[in-house]
Amino acid sequence: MITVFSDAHRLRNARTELHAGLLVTPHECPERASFVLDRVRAVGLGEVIAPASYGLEPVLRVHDAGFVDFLSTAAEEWAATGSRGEAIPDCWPARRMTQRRPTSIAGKLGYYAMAGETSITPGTWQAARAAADVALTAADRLVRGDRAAFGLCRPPGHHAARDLYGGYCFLNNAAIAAQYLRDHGCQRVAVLDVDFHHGNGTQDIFYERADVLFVSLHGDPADAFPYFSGYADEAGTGAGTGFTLNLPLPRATAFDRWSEALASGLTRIREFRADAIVVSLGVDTFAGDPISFFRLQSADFASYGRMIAACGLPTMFVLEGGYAVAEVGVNVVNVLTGFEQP
Ligand code: 7XA
Ligand code: ZN
Repeated sequence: MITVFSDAHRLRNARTELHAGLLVTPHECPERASFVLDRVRAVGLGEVIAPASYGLEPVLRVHDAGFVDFLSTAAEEWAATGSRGEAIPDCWPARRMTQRRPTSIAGKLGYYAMAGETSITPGTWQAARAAADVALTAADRLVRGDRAAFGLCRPPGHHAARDLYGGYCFLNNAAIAAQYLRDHGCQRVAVLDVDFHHGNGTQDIFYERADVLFVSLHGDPADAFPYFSGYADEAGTGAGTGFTLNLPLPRATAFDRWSEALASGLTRIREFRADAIVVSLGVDTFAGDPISFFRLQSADFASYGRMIAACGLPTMFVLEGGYAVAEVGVNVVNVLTGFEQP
């Protein structure tokens, strides 16, 4: 399987994340991608290629134009205010408040943020655009007939909704890829989200649609970020009713229970008769992950790679979360090698 990778991910190198009441060094750091790339090379997974440039058109197929414009200028606008720290929101359009978009950058941060931990920094926009190009290049490999491809995306994307960023995400790489597959010959695309956290952004983007099935296994939102999305009774709306499947799981879930949930998600994908699968591949389900509460072991990642391969569908993977930094490479690549050797 080829890996698509861009060094431009390094431009996303924030100094601060709001975590546990402190501004800490971000969990979502450049070293994550280095560990994954090193492991891809160490096991000889396949060729590593640079992404092509797709411009903003495929991004604007799933994201709001005002939001994209905001992301592209936010760091610059923030710097112009003379603020000393990185750009983080501190005021939101909460219940019963107006939903009008403010003109000041501090107001716009709150308007477009779904959470407050993620700072916007110089270079963030360039890195997010490169990550979208990585996902699009991987999608193009499927369009051209490859059975599988890996988009080593950073920053991740699955919390980014049509017009919201947060949870370390800016552009939704998986959704951009899924839409690209729809626009290039696939009638039905399934997004399988195996990250520990619910992919609220991907759900939001496809919630009213029957042509993109969204299946997610994640920490119960009553107890886990993003808290306000991912309950089992969120199943789609309008034409999309029945085309979102949420499988929330409790604290200390280990592979026996997790893999049963995956099996039911894969059954739904088979019933849907998907032409291709986009896997939002987060490995923060690992027992040693510092911000999550599942109990998967490294060998389990290879096991579930085999389960996904058994669907027999063209499949692309995009990197999402996973913060036990040294193990992230092993766990991600275990999924990919498991997929390659069913
Ligand atoms: O999949 N999403 C992530 O891994 C990011 C989760 C961010 C959690 C921040 C909680 N304060
Ligand atoms: Zn996650």
